[in-house]
This record gives sequence, structure tokens and C-alpha cells, in this order.
Amino acid sequence: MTNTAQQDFAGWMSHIQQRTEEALSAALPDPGLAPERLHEAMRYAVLGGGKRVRPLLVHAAGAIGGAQPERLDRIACAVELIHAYSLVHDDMPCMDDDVLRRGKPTVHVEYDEATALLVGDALQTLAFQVLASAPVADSSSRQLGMIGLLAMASGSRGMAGGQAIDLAAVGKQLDLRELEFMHIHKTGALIRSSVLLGAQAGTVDGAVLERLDRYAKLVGLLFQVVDDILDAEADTATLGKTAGKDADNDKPTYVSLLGVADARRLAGEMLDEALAALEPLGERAGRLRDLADYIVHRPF
Ligand code: GRG
Repeated sequence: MTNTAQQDFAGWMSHIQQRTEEALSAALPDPGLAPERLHEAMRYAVLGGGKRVRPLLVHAAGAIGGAQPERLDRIACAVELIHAYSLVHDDMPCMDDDVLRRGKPTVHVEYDEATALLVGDALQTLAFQVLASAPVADSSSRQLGMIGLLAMASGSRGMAGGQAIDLAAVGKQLDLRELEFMHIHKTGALIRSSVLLGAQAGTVDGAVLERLDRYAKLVGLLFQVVDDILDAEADTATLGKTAGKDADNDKPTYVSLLGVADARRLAGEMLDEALAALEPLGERAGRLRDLADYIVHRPF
């Protein structure tokens, strides 16, 4: 990327991050509203942190079919609320048991475990409220399908199922195929749905949607390969979460299976494939290209 292109992408990113922050803040209940402690903790979990990769993907994919930005804000909010809920629950002592997230104490540390559990529950249901309470598509039947898509991506056949496989895999030997199956669900499903939901908010034909789906599947997995490399290589201050957690927890990762050099090579190959999937879409897919590149080269 040239310097000008880089600046343009950085400007676009910060614009989307800003409008996502505003949309999230408006969607979250006011902290003065009862029960105040729960509402305060929900805002603590969601606002003022995170790269907002999923909202960025929603907007980039939405632009391809000319979707209205207000619709994309709602979708971006919904996927980010699901993501935030997953992080809150994942950090709890019954799961990953972590004390640091996005550079600050995790929700159960800052508040308490029962509150963290309820924060996750309430964020998840709020996501569907946001997606169901105003138009995000050209027809109500399309919108219903989109609500179903997010439910599928988040549930036992998607993210929650992937988390179950992850918990069962601690201390076990997985092969590359099994590791991929886990991550397609745990991390990939929500990332994939971000792209598909963004695209469906506008007008795209089946062939374009198929290309986007291929891109989204690859990027979902790519995100995890890079997450494993970062977990092994970056420090806690940079990541804003405890580094080296996977090795400490005896978890199978791309790095433990392949080593850092081959995990990097795999990430490079997946990036090339993701970019190839976008080839027929031309200039319209520029932001999605930039995002795939960002996902590979992100610092945390
Ligand atoms: C508890 C149902 C349930 C699911 C949890 C996604 C997940 C499943 C747990 C998160 C654990 C983890 C670190 C997964 C690796 C990939 C990942 C989702 C990293 C965090 O996402 P980022 O980097 O975080 O987008 P930010 O903070 O930038 O939003």
C-alpha cells in the first residue's frame, strides 16, 4: 500500500470505529437506569476498546451492495455486542480465567462473577433486539433470515459450539484439521457472519455473495492464525490481554502445531487466497482487501 492509500484506510477505519462507538453507546442502556450496576458493567465491557474488526468488515462488505450506512451501524452493533459478550464469558474463571482484557481488568474482576455472567447474557439479547427493532434489509423476510444467520453463527453450531470444542481440547493433541474445525466455529463463524450480514443489507447477487463468503471464511480463520502468532510473540502490554495464555493453558494452537515460521507462511497463503476470492469484484472490494491485510499485520 502506498502512504496515501495507507492514510486513506486509516482515516476510514477511525471513521467507522467512531460511528460504531456512538451506535453502541446509543444502543446500550443508560447507566442511570435500574439495575444501574448491570448497565454500568455492560457499558464497561463494550465501550472504549477493541479494534472493532467485525464492524469494519460489516461496513466494508455493505459498501459493495450500496447498503445504507445506518443499517450497517445496526448490524455492526449487533455483531460487536455478540463479540463483547463472548469475551466477557470467555474471561470468566469457569472458562479461560483471565484478569486483563483490552488493557483493563476483566468484567468479573472489576465487578463480580454473577455480574459478568449477566452482562454476557444481556449483551447477547441486546444484539438481537438491535437487529430486530429497525430495518436492516430491503424486505422483512431478508431481515428475518439475517437474524437467523447471526443466531446460527453465535450458537452451538457456531461460536458457542467452537468454544465447547476449545474447552474440551485443553491438554489434548489435535491435528490441523481438528484445530481448523474448532476455529471455523469459535472465531470464524462471527467474522463470516459480519461480512455476509453487511452484504445482505444492500443489493448483491448470488455470485458476489459466494465470493464474499469464500473471502469471509478465509479471513475468519486467518484472524485466528494471526491471533495464535500474536499470543506466542507479542507482550501483554501490546496485546492488552495476558500474552502466552495458550501455551500456559496447554492449548493446541497453529503455533504449537506448526511453529511460528510455518504459521506465518500459512497466514500468507490464506491472505493470498482471500484476495483472490475478491478479484472479480474489482475496486468495490478495496476496503475488504485492506482489511484482510490489516488482519494479518495488526499489532494486537
Ligand atoms: C464464551 C460462547 C463463548 C465464546 C467465546 C471468541 C471466543 C469464544 C473467545 C475469545 C477468546 C479468544 C482470545 C479467541 C481468539 C480470537 C479472538 C476472538 C480474539 C479477540 O478478538 P479481537 O482481537 O478483540 O477482535 P478486540 O478486543 O479487538 O475486540
